Amino acid sequence: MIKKLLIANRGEIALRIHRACKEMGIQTVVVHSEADRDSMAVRLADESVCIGPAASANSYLKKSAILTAAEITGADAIHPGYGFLSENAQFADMVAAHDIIFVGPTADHIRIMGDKIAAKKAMIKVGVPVVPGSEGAVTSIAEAKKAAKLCKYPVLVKAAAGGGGRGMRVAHTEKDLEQAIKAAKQEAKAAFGDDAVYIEKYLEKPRHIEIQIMADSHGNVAHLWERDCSLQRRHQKVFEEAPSPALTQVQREEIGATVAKAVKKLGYLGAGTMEFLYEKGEFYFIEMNTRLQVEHPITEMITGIDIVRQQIRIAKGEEMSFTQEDVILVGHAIECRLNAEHPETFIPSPGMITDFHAPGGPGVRLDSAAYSGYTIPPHYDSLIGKLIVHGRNRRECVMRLRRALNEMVIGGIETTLGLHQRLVEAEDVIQGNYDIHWLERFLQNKTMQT
Ligand code: MV4
Repeated sequence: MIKKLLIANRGEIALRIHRACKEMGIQTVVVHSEADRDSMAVRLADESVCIGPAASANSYLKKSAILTAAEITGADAIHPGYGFLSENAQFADMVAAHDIIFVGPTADHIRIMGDKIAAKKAMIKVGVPVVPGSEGAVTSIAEAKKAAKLCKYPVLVKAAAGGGGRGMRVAHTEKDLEQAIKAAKQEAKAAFGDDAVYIEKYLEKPRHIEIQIMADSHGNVAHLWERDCSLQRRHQKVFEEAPSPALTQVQREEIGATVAKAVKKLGYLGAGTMEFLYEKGEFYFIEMNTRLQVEHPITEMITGIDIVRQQIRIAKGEEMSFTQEDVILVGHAIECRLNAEHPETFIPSPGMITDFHAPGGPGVRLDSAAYSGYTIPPHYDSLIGKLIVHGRNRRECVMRLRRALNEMVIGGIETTLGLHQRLVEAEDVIQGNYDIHWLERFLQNKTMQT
């Protein structure tokens, strides 16, 4: 039973989790920093507990403070949202040790997927296609050269503890390899305290396509189709859509079935995302995320499934309320991330939102905790909210997105709204014709694409 759930997060996702709880008759407790006293989640939650000063390290990342807040409020579950402690295996262990339900997979699954080499080995074992490369970490230059020769240059040296693109180096020829390994190891050591690296064939123009899955403790597993998240800047997703304009229905059924079967073999529990690079008709696993993702709403829009609600059902030990057969792909959805950043320089622009008007009408959803008069604190990431639009098909979705972007008003600060307005006029975006490098090229040479 979950009577009261503690939300260990902030911003729009804290509000998203609160909304699911209220619709399920669950009481909410939100923890917050001193900088978030005026947040919408604090205002709406049944209870709130201040757990520390603005800096994340002293609040949203403070495991003991969050557990104490759960104890004193009598919360029987904790939802970590995304970021912060959502993929921290030690925290998941601590929550369980306090007899509190962690809304997420087991600590062991989090741990495996946090180690990119272990994750890749696990995927090979359960029949998921991976990028050709070294068998695990490379421990000598000779071994690295052998692996690189086998998968052919160019190759990518990647950190085992990596993520967000840190600790990655391309080697175009054997001459570059030693230097690439040295640089990747150095960066990985500094960023993660772990300098283990492995080698993969470098895919030059892939798309980033990820599959949403859900699994319960009764042996039910389902995939919820894919999202195409290729439009990124510096490893930050900007614009996501579901389904991917690059796949046929047969292709998506095939990769979905492969992923669902693999997830069942892994004994995974809850919501998860398998990330792939997709190039020339082939899928290559790169990472698995063991959390709710920022872009989960586009999957909700095309399937009609409330992913957060299902996460909570699964955490309670109940069955998911649907089976694979019920996951019917309807129409098309796009999400635009609205950030408090300059639309061209991407310099953060915290401060007071003086005017705020949400678009509405058919097929429009705005997931945001902002309001007119709200001040965006400078201490956290700059996401103001997400505009999500659904249409019966991709063309309707794009047209609807244009009109929704034109209705939206966010005044007083710089935002990326203008970038999205330019994106939906770009011919390649209209056609769905892009790869993971498209957005950075577009930003360097704006006039070319419109
Ligand atoms: C790659 C790749 C090309 N080939 N692996 C970047 C972050 C990390 N999660 C995986 N990343 C990549 N791995 C091989 N073998 C290109 C990238 C990559 C990327 C991937 C997804 C979305 C945007 C990207 C931007 C640059 C590089």
